[in-house]
Amino acid sequence: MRNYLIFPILGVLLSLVFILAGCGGGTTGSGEAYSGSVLTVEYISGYYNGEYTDEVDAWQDADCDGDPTTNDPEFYSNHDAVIKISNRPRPNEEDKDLATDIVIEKYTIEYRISETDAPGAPVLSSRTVYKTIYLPVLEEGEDPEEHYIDLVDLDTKSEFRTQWEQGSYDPFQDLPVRYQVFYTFYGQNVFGKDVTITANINITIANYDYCE
Ligand SMILES: [Ca+2]
Ligand SMILES: [Ca+2]
Repeated sequence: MRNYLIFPILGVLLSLVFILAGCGGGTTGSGEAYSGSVLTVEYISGYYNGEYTDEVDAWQDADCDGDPTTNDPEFYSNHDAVIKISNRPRPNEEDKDLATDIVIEKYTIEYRISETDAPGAPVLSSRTVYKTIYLPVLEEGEDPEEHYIDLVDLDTKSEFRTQWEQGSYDPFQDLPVRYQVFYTFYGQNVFGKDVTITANINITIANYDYCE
């Protein structure tokens, strides 16, 4: 008898919670899940060569000290981003128990040329990255973990450089080029309900000096 009562009530509660929230977004990068959770992008920054930076180097100097007898190429690698996404119960007391852990399964990256830049800037391909990111429900006062994600990988740097060098202008004259990078993360909560969250970050791409 008890089972017959519990299941319909649980079903109604879950339906309400899933309908409550839509996926959010915005300039600071926040969003919500279709769940009892509130997902917030609390921090995002570019990360390269041990430093937090949004300046993306797309040209590697093969010989930093100018002496061909010594082998000292400039540091050159994928440019990552560090992101912190919190998963917290909705502030409403009645909903608190319904927040569940969320697993992100993939994210998309889209590069939009800043409107203030001259036309002719390289058009960079959007892509999808498959990566598992666990977002456990946080206790009050608990900080979310840092996760490393792609920002501008080597293929995208190459795409930028190739287009720039094929252009009819001095390769370094109008650098840096500004882009807004838009992320959409796709995952599920423990009930198998799809969730999405968006974030964005402003970057510049140029020939930056990592020779030291
Ligand atoms: Ca050298
Ligand atoms: Ca460089």
